[in-house]
Amino acid sequence: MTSFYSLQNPIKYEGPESRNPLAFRWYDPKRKVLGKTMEEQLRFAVCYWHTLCWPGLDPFGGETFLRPWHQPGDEMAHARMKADVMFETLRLLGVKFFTFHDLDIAPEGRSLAEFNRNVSTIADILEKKMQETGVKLLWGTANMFSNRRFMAGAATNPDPDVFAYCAAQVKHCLDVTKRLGGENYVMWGGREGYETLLNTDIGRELKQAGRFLAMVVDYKHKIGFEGPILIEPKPQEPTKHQYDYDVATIYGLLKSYGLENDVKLNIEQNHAILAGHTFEHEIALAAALGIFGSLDINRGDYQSGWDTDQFAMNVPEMALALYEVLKAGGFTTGGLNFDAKIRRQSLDPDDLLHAHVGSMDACARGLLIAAKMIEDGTLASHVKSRYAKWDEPKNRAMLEGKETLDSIAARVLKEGLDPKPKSGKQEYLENLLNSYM
Ligand code: XLS
Ligand code: NI
Ligand code: NI
Repeated sequence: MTSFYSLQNPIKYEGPESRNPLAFRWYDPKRKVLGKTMEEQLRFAVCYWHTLCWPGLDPFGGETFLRPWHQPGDEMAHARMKADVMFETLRLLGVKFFTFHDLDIAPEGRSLAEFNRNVSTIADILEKKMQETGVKLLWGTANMFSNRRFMAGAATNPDPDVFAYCAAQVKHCLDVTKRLGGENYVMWGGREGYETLLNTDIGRELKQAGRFLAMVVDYKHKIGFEGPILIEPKPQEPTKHQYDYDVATIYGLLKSYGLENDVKLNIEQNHAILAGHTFEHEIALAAALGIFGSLDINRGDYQSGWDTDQFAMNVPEMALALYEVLKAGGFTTGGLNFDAKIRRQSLDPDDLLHAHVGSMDACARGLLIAAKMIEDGTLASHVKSRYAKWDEPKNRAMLEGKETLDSIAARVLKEGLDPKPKSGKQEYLENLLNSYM
């Protein structure tokens, strides 16, 4: 136990009528939803970086939170303090997973060798805490975007020494993630993109990205890391253009490198809307392409066009996202990672608890609504009947390669085919959707 928060005892489920601001109204971990408990369906994770590492900076001002571990002092002692507070946060919230970048858990030191040692030392501490509490690691990742050496990218850097440095950093981070039983390993492109085409050879950089990813996949197999490698799409910010723009773009890259069976996606709400998509679109597309992995749950600002990473509180949006997750069969190695930060005026440690509790409740409520949508089945049966004619043998034949353009043309003319439009019933379906909310 630490004295960081005002609470001593874990936050409990008290039901929708509770007026206690630090209680769950909807998230009831042991409640069964579609055959699994809420806890098993949602697989929440607390992230290190926004929760413990971000000090409240914005482009116009410095830190506002003044956490004890951001004050001058022994950096390894600070790293241990952060680990204590992470496990205290997990205990109070009853969350069973966490996520980190290597740089979140341990100080950089003066060389990669020293950084690796620091990461390993803190990993020992995390490992012990995980054994004591049963907490698991949803995923680990390497921070290859903060240090100035990465200013022109990591694997897509014009300098091969940076590419090599990144290989060394990812190797160690993947080793540590494996040791901690991580269920996935994530690669977010960070600065894998460009600021201006005037200084960029885009074809070359894409080849570098593909080669790097292939080496990560090879190494994962070599060490027997069982979880998937996940790429996290993002269209821009910090760079003007990121190569891992969105689900469709990554699918194209994976296909061209033959990695579509080894790599899946970690989809983030804020990144989806920055790319001009809805969250549910990105999930549905990844599922349709067989590359759905996990979710970074947060909320972008629809006006500002930045990755504001607010806590997801919008219940209908969660319902639509989780409906796609449930349709895809639910999470396997993935989960809901709170890649979300409190606003910089939310100074009190307890604000972190309010944020997580509220967002866990929004997700739980979204899950209940999504489960109703599945159980009722009207939406699915509407979609099914919309495509039902494709089940007729002559129509199946067109997709199965048994017909050609000219054989189809001949049939159309012979039968005098004259397709009759049918209503898409959008408003009827939208009304139906609201009836589940
Ligand atoms: C940043 C990303 C980052 C990843 C992990 O926009 O969302 O937080 O999730 O590197
Ligand atoms: Ni993210
Ligand atoms: Ni993000």
